[in-house]
Amino acid sequence: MATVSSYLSIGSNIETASSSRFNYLQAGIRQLAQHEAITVESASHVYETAPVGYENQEHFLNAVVKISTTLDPNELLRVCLDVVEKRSGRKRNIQDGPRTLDVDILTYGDQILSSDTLIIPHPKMNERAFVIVPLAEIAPDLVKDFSSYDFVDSIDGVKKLEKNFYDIIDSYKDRF
Ligand code: PH2
Ligand code: MG
Ligand code: MG
Repeated sequence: MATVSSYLSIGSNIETASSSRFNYLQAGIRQLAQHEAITVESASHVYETAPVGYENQEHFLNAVVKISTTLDPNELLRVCLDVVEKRSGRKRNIQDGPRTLDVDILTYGDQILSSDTLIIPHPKMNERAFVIVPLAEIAPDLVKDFSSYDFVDSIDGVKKLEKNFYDIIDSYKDRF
């Protein structure tokens, strides 16, 4: 089966007694890396970002992850939802509201597709600095000059932190 590169956006803005936002992102990446049909190729640094959409909530930590996978887009969506909803115990109530972990598919190869459950490329990615700024770090070829985007959030509200996932990615890279 063909192997396809895909970029995912991950985010968290809830701390719980048992886990920080960063721990939720790490756990999400680890679960992706453990999947037999997914290799995590790289990830951006972690960015602290102002909330978009529903604004009465805590700041997010966001990052972008590059994977390669033999899953088709709908299978990949299923895995992203499973990672999010089963393992992080997330409950959905407010649209765009607080979440312990969110994993969204940005791109899947260069495919364009649209169904009731999945639209690729992600329809809002180009209006979100919290997606485009970390994406630019690991996929500069995919991103235009920041000034050519019409972001709903401010690019100044997207702050790069000295936190990354390199140790997790490296530990899964040579497992075969
Ligand atoms: N996710 C949303 C809505 N708003 N804002 C930021 N900064 N980061 C997110 O990941 C985010 C958001 C819906 O999933
Ligand atoms: Mg989302
Ligand atoms: Mg989502």
